[in-house]
Amino acid sequence: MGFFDKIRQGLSRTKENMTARLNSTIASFTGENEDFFEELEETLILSDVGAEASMEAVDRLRDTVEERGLRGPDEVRAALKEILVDMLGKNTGMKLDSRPSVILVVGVNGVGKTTTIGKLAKLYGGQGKKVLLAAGDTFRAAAAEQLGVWAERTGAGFVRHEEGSDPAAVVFDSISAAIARGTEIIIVDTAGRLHNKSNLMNELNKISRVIDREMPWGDRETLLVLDATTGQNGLLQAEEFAKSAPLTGIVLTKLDGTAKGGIVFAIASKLGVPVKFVGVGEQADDLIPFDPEEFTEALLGDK
Ligand SMILES: Nc1nc2c(ncn2[C@@H]2O[C@H](COP(=O)(O)OP(=O)(O)O)[C@@H](O)[C@H]2O)c(=O)[nH]1
Ligand SMILES: [Mg+2]
Repeated sequence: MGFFDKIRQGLSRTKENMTARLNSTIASFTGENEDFFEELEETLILSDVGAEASMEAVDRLRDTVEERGLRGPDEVRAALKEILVDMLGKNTGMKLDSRPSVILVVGVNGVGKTTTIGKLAKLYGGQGKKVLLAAGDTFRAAAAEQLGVWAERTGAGFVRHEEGSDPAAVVFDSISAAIARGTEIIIVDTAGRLHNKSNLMNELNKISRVIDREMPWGDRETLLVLDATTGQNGLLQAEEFAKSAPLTGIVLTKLDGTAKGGIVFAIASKLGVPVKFVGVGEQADDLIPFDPEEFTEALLGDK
């Protein structure tokens, strides 16, 4: 299945709701009419685009309709698509050129960090890269075991310590092992919950400092994983996690499980951090590099 079909399938619940509503609103467009813009804004808000981003999109559309003298639904759909793509910003991609380089994966419990790491291991392993998974979630033994299964499945290297040990030490050992073995990409799993929030942030900050200290020359991506089904909550999580280490990208998981794919627009326009991947299922192949244009096309494509 191509990426485009895959994202369409992953978005099927969103399409049944958000797309269906958007298209019926758009079909009612007959020229400048305040009711139309109000209905559109409501539809966007209902789809989790968020109040602020929805208002921004509709204000811009109102201006465009006026400036260009747009008339029919097709013209207005094309204009809306352009605005939405622009709001998503650019996906700058992953910069992982040093050997090794590091992907640090953070986020609250249950959002899909470990699964995403398995998918990334498959992706980069499939490109012929040597990958090592670092079990930085030492809070529960089961977390390291789950990561170990992914390492086995994808042929990645694996470094773990015992339950309750210092995750920064796991990362230190992973870096040494990667350098010794000529590994290209280290992917670090982390805990999403400790006894309290400031412990967690201190722990992530310590991991971050170890990477900086041991590999000052290295490329590093810090990805925040957010669960699309939890809606606007993700925005608050992002603010918290950004305090522990500068974020370079967002992975939005479980898009297949929500009828409100509009959350992507809220995240991209509010956080100023690019969405780099989206998760559309539990299998190793269910991770898609995010393409703003393709995503919006999949969302608005069918009338
Ligand atoms: N439907 C769906 N489920 C997902 C996706 N990503 C992760 N999951 C599931 O979410 C649950 C929690 O994932 P896990 O990786 O353990 O989360 P973690 O606590 O952040 O490491 C698991 O049951 C995963 O299979 C996704 O993109 N779609
Ligand atoms: Mg986990």
